[in-house]
Amino acid sequence: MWFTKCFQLFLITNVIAAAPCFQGNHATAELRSRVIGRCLEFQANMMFNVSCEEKTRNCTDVWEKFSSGFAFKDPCNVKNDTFREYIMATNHYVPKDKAMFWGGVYNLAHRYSNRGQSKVTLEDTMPGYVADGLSFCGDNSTSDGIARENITCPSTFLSANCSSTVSSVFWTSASINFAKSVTGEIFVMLNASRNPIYRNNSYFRMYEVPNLTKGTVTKATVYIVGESPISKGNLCGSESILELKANLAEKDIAFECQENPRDVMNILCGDNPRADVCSSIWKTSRSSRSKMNYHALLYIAFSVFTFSTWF
Ligand code: NFD
Repeated sequence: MWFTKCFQLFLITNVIAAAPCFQGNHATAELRSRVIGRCLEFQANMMFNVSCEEKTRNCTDVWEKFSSGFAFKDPCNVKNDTFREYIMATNHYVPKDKAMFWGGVYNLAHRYSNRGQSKVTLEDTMPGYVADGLSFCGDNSTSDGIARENITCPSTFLSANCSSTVSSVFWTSASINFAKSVTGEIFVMLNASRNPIYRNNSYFRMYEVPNLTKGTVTKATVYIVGESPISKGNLCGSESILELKANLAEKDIAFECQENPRDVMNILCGDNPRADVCSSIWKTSRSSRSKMNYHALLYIAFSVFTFSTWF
């Protein structure tokens, strides 16, 4: 039905310009096996990084709850609570003082979080891990109501004719649930090259910050990271970051901000040594290496001198 509507619209718009109905990606092949596999994988290798005393989830049940959120449903118009059962089935404790949010720095944030060992992102928790990077939606023409890889499923981006996509509802529900679960000190990694850095229509701003719990989340440490040295720019004092500080202050959450912190840069520069920001790191480590050599030489000279005065 929705595909007929979309196809009619496509025919109409195609006469004017070949515009697609929505932005999207081919549905992930073998979705059921992928979801069940990820669920098993998470429980075997990841859960203990994040949470110790969790009951084992039945991964077939997790798949049933996940897929019933969109099977046979219009991919452009799903209800806000369609993944409620899935979130309840996969939800678990998030360790205190380790949760990390991010914006525009997916790869670096996840290299840094190290599968939940260093920090815990939404994608290091079960609700996010199971679906991260998958493309899924409903299709009335298949026996199970789930789109196969020949179908394009709408992405999180919304448009007039696709205003409530399966993906956007999924990530909204998962983001809200994650924000409600975090406690103690939280971390946020944001992309320095975005303007504004704390974007108006980001999931972080729209669904995560408003759902942090006052009195439970005590402090937020924001890392602003980029490939150029940014210390002169004072991005921590930029307008949008001050807005973030004010949004957090409404919930009595203390605020700290660091530009290109050393431990994050070590990871960025390990992967991308030619980035501008890395030259200062190599310089510092070279100068500390030469200081070390100087001390070693001094020690050898002193030992030789002491030794020769004995004899
Ligand atoms: P991002 P963010 N409209 O890097 N999360 O703060 C639509 F429709 O800009 C995780 O938005 O950061 N989509 C995932 C958008 C997805 C828009 C969503 C927009 N205006 C949220 N802006 C995930 N794992 O895939 C961005 N997107 C899409 C949670 C964009 O295409 C994480 O806990 C990209 O796929 C994290 O703290 C994704 O949303 C925060 O929200 C991320 O966009 C990152 O969302």
